[in-house]
Amino acid sequence: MTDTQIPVESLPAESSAQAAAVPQERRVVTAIPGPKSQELHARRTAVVSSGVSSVLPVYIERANGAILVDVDGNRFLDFGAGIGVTTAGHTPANVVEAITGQARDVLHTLFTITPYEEYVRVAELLAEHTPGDFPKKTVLVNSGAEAVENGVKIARKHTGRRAVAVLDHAYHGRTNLTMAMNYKAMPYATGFGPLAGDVYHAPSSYPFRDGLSGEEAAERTIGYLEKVVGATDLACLVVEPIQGEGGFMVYADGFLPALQEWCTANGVVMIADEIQSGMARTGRYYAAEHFGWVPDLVLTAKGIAAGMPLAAVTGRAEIMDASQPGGLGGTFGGNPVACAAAVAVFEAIEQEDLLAEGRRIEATLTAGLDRLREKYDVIGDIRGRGAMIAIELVKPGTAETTKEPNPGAVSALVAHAAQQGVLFLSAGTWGNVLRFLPSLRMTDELIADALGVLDDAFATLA
Ligand code: PLZ
Repeated sequence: MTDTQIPVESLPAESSAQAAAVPQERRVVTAIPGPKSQELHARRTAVVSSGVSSVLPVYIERANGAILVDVDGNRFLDFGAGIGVTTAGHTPANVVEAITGQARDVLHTLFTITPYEEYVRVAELLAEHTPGDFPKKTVLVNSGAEAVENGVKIARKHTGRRAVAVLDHAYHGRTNLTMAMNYKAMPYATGFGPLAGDVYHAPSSYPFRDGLSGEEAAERTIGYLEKVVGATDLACLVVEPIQGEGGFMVYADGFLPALQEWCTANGVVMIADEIQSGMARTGRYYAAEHFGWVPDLVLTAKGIAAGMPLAAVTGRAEIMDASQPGGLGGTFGGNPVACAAAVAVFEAIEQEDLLAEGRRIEATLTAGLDRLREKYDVIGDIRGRGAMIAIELVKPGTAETTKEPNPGAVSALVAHAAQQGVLFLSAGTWGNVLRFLPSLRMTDELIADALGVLDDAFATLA
């Protein structure tokens, strides 16, 4: 225990890790949503913008480990983890302690006025754990989209070039620049223009649908970049090592290293958007490691601080130092409490071997999903790594032929599971992907329980 942490016994009961513990099991005691959630939803509808939607309007009162507890006392198996944020579990005891202790010491100074150690420590940890063995530097910001924005700014300043390239099916955020970088206009960009210019959407690799090898897909992507953008105008290529919102796309083997090689040869900064796939999500610290990819810059957010808002751009020191002093920053970026939480998340990953938990979840989930695929021919593809696994659903009888997307089946499965106390999320360009994005605290027993619910849901579809 460091001197910034307070012993659990001295905390009020409500904030002690002990009191926060929640039985790790599913329990449905009301209709979903229950009466209290419905009441809250009516209040929300009156005052919260309808531009902010919710997948499942059950209002959460408590969360711990792999479980969400709503205001009506229902307990959900959480296969969304706040879209990959609570990777180290909901309210992990050591993180809650670090947050509480830091809150008592100092809440805010603004690092660009008077700095503090926690920010520096997070930068050291990121330098150590991001891919690549070279000097690295970091800037901390508040959100994933802000990390993308800063990665692009830094790449432009470093290269003196203007253009930004992304891949088809990508998702990068909701700010002005990032909404231009997303593949889907609806709901992210429609009506919100004018969009930022100089953003190019290059063809990607989608093994289930395009059948291309990594080499062929990379050749197609590079061909597009050379013809449509021109290498000498291209500042950066921003790529998710496993696409998140796009449907947990795992590119064909060799695709990512081939793109990095081309970028390096042409002075283009290649940026890994690891916002969803990073921080122990896939059984490695960063998903790029699975594919032999060493990016120039790496973007981290979501899982880094167990729910506290924190994001980072980390990468080659000579690129990260391109900005003039004062060019990077922001009022809340690298807030001390968020940084203390991040340090504790790194500790939890190391001390509790959470990377191994990711590999365990992959093995259990994919084995169970393979069994379901034998029963249900709408499961066209199973893909992903670690605790980032998805199934792509197609219309019955089309898995070997047209692979016609089946978004209706995904919505029906998600709705059925929610009624049974299992929270699943959809994804994919056509909304036809069901994704499993649990915390690393999701046990094999709970996975088996959820797959049983999913099996019943598939049976009701048929
Ligand atoms: N890059 C790869 O996954 C956020 C978005 C959920 P922010 N993904 C979840 C939603 O509907 O808002 C994300 C991502 C990748 C960037 C982002 C953006 O991160 O922290 O939401 O800004």
